[in-house]
Amino acid sequence: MKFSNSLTLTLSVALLASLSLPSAQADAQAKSGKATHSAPVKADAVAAPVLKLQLEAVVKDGTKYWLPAQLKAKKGDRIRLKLENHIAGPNSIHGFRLKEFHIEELVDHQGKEVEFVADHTGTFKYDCHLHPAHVGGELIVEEK
Ligand SMILES: [Cu+2]
Repeated sequence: MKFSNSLTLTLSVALLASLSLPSAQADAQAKSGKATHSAPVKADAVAAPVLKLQLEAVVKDGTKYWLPAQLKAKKGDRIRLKLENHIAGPNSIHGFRLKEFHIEELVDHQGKEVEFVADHTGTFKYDCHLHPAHVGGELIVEEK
């Protein structure tokens, strides 16, 4: 009985070790893979000139908009985006979301600035995540 217990224990430990080893290696590979992928993007970002863009939250005929409705950039541009809220009201806060670039901000009358690198091409929607009726727009990133 005693022998059998210790054998079971030994076997479980051996099994655990053999199971956890490959997954640990996979983790390490995944991490290093991520690191090597993001490194060149970062290097590009440092070298890239800053493209200054601006968006304003405004209200026209009762409808709220982020204007302009379209922004354009080239792949690799470092975008410094100034967000201004010109919608009146004591508690005027509007959202700015550009999902593809992991941006989600709240913008009051102080305004806000966000900076990111347009590291992939495509057409990306931006909107106000607080108000579904608040009309957004799109950022178009083209090849250089
Ligand atoms: Cu809004």
